[in-house]
Amino acid sequence: MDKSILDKRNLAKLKALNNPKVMQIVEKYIKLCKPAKVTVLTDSKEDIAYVRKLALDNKEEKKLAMKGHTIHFDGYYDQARDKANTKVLISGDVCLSKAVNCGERESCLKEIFEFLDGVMKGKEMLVRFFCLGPINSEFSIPSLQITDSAYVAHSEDLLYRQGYEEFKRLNGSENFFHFVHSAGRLENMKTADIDKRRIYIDLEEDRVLSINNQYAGNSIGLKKLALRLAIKKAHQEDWLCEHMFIMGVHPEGKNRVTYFTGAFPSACGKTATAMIPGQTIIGDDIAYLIADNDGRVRAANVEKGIFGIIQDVNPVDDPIIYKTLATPRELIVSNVLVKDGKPYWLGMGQELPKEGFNFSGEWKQGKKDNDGNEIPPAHKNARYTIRINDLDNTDPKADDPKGVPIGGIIYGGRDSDTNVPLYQSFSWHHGVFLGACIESETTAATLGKEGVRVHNPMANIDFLVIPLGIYIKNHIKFGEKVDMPPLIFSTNYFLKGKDGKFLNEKVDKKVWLMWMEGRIHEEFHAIETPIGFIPKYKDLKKLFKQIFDKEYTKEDYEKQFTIRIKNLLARFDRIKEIYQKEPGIPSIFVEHMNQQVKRLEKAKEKFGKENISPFEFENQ
Ligand code: OXD
Ligand code: MN
Repeated sequence: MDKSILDKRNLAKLKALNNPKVMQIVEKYIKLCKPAKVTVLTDSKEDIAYVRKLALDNKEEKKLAMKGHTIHFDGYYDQARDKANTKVLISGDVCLSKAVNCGERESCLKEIFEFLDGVMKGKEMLVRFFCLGPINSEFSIPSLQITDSAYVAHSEDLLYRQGYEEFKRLNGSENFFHFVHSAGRLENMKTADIDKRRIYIDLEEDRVLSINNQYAGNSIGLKKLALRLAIKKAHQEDWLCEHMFIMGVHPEGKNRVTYFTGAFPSACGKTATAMIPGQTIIGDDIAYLIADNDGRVRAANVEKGIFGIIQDVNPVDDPIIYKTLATPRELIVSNVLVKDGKPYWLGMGQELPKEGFNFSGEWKQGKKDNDGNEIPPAHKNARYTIRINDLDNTDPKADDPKGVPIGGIIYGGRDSDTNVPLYQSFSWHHGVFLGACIESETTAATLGKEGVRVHNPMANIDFLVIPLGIYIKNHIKFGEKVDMPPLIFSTNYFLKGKDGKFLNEKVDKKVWLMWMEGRIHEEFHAIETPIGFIPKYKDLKKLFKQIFDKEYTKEDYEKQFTIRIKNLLARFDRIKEIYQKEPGIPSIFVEHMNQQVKRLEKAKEKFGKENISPFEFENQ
């Protein structure tokens, strides 16, 4: 190895790990990417500070006026996850599943290795070590990140636990993930060759190769790229890897905490749920779930930070996050508007300047892009990157190596006209069925058109690397092997009335949460409907009064909790069609689908109408 590229000091840091596979990987990508210099980083304060400074020195980040805050911009066409160019590499012609975007391994590797050849010429390669899950725990997955982006490496400092020591604990084992990333050729510090953006998931080598991108959902190995590798590992080892938050729920006046996880498609209220006032947060995005020896489900946060959507974070709707973003600390904001060193974003509760600097460069109100579209002041998918323990509501068990016991699982979606705001499944199996039927309208978190209804089982479809049928089967089996499976609930915060207005206030989710928590402790009865158990009016009325001192009317309840048979049947028709084309769907799932449709048809016949009031079910 050329000593002017990898000097003695950096080589010594690698050698100290005593891990031949780490050595091999680093050597391989030095040879291929041809960086001018390689810097190996440990968990030391100096090394972490080095990365932070490098991101400023090389202009991937810029200081904002507030101490510790920096701004990063991704390219204009690199503002969200690129699903089309993210592929799972498969040898031969085995089609995993309709749900998984696959690429033929050999040709994809050939292509990406060509792109990677010499891509770091003149640049610095950073070699970093992190740990997915709490350190030194049964959840830990050591992960190696190689990147030429100091922004990526800096973001990972805020988002993941340090892992250099974890790699030493590996004792030379090959059991770790690795990620190679290059932002590619840069123009004004932005990826120039967007048409060559590729993210290839190579399950055979537990690695992901990602090139020509900067947006964190595409570039940061430990986030959505590791989620894919971990889904395969979970499948092989009988645990679950989910696109879920973890939170502690603290009902007032009761001396207890009940932990929940929740899966929601991107930008559908997942972080907002985990941040409900008065509760505690463990994680907002990715969770590992295991069945423990006491017959319970335990979950741990894979991350230790939040890469959150900044739009609509304001002192009223998100006071805790807002406070964190408005006070001095180390954090990164991306793709917002900057004027005089101050960041501005949509929905921040303040008027935005009419000019400044944003993801399109110098910006003035009315500026149009090459397609003639008016450029908003800040991108809808603009983000903030913070440490979770910089929030006032961090749960004391956030880093517990044992994780936390889970009492409830919530599946959410964005649905304007079908699902009631809240219901509980009849059983674990029925709950898995509900999760597998999530349908949601697309948002700005992925490239492409917004507002299109798509099927998104367990909100994890974008990240599946195993056939959908097997993924569902794993969920079914997982609940069967624990004595106390969590109760499963479904929520929809986005139901609209005939006038097109939302039927619920944003804050109402706190009431739903307290009802779910109470159900786990058998404090509320519920009404049986064809789709599951829904809350009784009297219980919600009491909760609305207690929590918000608000009179919850029968009319509001009835509008929100009416069972819309026609829309539900249409929805299950759509989903059934998708599953009919999927190989290997477990028969128990098919049975649930058939029973679900039958229950809806029976109710339609019995009540002789398509929209049935919750009171009619209560009085039957
Ligand atoms: C995210 C996403 O950023 O799901 O969490 O897109
Ligand atoms: Mn996510």
